[in-house]
Amino acid sequence: MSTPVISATGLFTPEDSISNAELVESFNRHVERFNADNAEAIAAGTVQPLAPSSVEFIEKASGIKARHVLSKAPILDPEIMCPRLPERPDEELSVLAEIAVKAAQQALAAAGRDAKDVDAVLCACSNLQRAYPAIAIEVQAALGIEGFAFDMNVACSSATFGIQTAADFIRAGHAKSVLVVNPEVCSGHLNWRDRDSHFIFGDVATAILVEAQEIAPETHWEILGTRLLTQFSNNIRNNFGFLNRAAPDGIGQPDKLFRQEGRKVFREVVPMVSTLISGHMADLGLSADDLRRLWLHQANAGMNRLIAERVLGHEASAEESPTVLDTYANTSSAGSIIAFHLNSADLKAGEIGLICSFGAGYSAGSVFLRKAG
Ligand code: CO8
Repeated sequence: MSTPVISATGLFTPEDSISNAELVESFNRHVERFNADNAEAIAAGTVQPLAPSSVEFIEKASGIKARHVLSKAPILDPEIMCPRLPERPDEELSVLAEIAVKAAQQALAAAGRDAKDVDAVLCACSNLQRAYPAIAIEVQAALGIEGFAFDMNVACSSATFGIQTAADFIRAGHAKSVLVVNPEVCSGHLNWRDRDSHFIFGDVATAILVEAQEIAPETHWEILGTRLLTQFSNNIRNNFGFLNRAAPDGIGQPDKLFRQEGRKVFREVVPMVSTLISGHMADLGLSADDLRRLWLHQANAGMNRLIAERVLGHEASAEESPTVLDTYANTSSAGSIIAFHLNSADLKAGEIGLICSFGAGYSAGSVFLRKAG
């Protein structure tokens, strides 16, 4: 049986970024206009006035300072407040496939892997832009990969679920090289008019090349173990689907966009994830002292602080549990992979770290890695 490893990762970051100050300025213009337009109804008590957002709240509550997006100007335009990505003809690469391909090309180049030697592509992300054909198959075709491809969605945990799926293909002998891509256009399913959540998400794409150890480049990450967990909850939900339709700009049907009970998520997910990690770590015969780094899902700085403290038994330093929330915000499934991609080169051979994701479902996945090479 082959041992699965991560051979390389890739990251595509959109050029444009929105700072909290820019975001709040635009949101508050929307609030002022709404309150002015509805002044009479607000005075009569039939309409609730909107409350302004604040940079201080966002940074304190989440640790987020900015987010990259694919379509900046329309998001900041109080008349629009959502991305405007023109629909493309069927013959053109779709936007989700395009950003996935960019991240994938980086991962393939880093591993020195020719696309024709990849056996499968998994597109593991929160929101797919269409029903079919699978985005993964479009990515496969664009890269010239033979074999098979499919899409999978476990919200923010999609990447770790994708890694386990790829690792299982390798263990079972169905594939030797599997490309997992996580394109996240979160801006398209975020309600930019919702004060409670308008600051949370950003756009990005990551790629992970999972391979059999015998074909991997000399420097790679041995997958020591993977574990997945799900538990149904309505506290993070998006009802958009093929049996219903959002208005063209998503306005008026907020349940067809991302919504959450953030406080409940925080309270319920922290113990679920720390218990998952600690149990998995013990079953692998590892202790907290063996862990050099945690690459946690990037949803909220406070949540990561608590989870890391429960797992390590002490407050984690920025080096032990790096954050990318400040510049990328929450990028759903891609967050822990960005943290890994940007903060793993300094580990020495033999050192151990953990990729862990968690999110809607609820869902959580842990992947323990040991550097080789
Ligand atoms: N500006 C100023 N004040 C605000 C704002 C704002 N923008 N928003 C809320 N407030 C106020 C509230 O009105 C409230 O006031 P009061 O105390 O008077 O009632 C006060 O601030 C506190 O509000 P909250 O209780 O909501 O604030 P929290 O401290 O709980 O922080 C968070 C809110 C940041 C959302 C926090 O609860 C959190 O991060 N929770 C965890 C969230 C999480 O991890 N979610 C997982 C989502 S990822 C996922 O799986 C989804 C995948 C799909 C991707 C979707 C892409 C779009």
